[in-house]
Amino acid sequence: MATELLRVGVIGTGNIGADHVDRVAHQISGARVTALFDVATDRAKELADQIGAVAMSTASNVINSADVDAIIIASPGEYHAPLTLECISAGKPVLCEKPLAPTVEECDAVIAAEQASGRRLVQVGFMRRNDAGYRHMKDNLASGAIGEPLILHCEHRNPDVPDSFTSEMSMTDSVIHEIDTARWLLSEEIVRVRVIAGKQTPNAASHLNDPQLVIMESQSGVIVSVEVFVNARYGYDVRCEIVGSNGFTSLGVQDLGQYVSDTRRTAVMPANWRIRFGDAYRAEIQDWVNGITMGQPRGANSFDGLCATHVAQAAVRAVKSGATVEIPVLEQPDFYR
Ligand code: NAD
Ligand code: ISE
Repeated sequence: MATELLRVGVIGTGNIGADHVDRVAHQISGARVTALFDVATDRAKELADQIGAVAMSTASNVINSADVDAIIIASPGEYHAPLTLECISAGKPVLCEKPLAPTVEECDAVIAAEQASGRRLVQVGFMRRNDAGYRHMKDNLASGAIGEPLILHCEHRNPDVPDSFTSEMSMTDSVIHEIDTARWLLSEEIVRVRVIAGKQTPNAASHLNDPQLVIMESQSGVIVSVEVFVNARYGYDVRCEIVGSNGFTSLGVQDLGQYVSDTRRTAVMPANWRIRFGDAYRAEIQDWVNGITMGQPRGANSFDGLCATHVAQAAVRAVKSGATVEIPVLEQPDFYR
């Protein structure tokens, strides 16, 4: 007997939403896309026609459709919390792209609603947890081979950003990934953050500090440094290294192979996050589907989403003040243990 496929609705079909539609429709098993919504209705309709789904006239219609079992939210961040709350009210699992919400208050509201529902329904799109390189680092640390973690170095370079991108968005849009990764790798919270803007690239808009160096500290005193450089031009480059008391574990420039021409050999690296983390996004969506099928989602949860926003907002204050900002540790509800 054929197994029932999980019927997925997708809200927001821009860059990553359209990619997630393609992943569910063509790249993973156990699910299919049945409904889409985007305020850009033509785009949603075109995508829906390509995969045999229905383009609906509101997000609520997708969430409450009898043909939708689970929802992916890939609209801009400001809509994440209201849409996630609606999914919880409908009792349906939801994969919400990062951030869970731009404010701590909205994240708190999601956590309260999810706990009241009595079921874990929310997963947040921190896909680096599904990246093979980061998983190796976590395994290497857990094995004890490198000893006690002392320093976590991170680099996050984007080729470019739109003019509307601000110094604060480097924290809430980009560094939020390192915040989650650091919490996940180290299994402890970030308690302090400072942001330094030194010599600036001539390639950034005049209102944007770029690059910036974010220096955080974990509960046990591990220093977490993040260079965020969103106009690096040459490609998309995310690297990470944990320096331990007996060694290090790292992930370097992603190697996409090489080409040889005219006596020169050229190594190829990713042009953007879509290429760099393609496998991780696929693994994330597959794991989300598998988790739901087996009972509940098991990736980054609402509490992880809250903690990431909590630290990112502290980093925003650090950008504005230039001072070190202390970050109170939030108590993890038993529901998320
Ligand atoms: P985008 O602008 O390309 O797409 C957003 C889409 O949402 C657009 O098609 C827009 O028309 C639609 N939209 C706007 N308001 C809406 C609403 N109220 N309801 C439904 N749809 C609406 O943006 P993007 O780059 O795809 O980013 C979307 C989200 O995904 C953001 O939260 C972003 O942070 C996140 N993101 C995550 C990653 C990652 O690595 N996990 C990468 C890129 C983007
Ligand atoms: C983008 O929104 C993402 O989430 C990417 O993963 C990140 O690398 C990039 O800096 C963000 O702008």
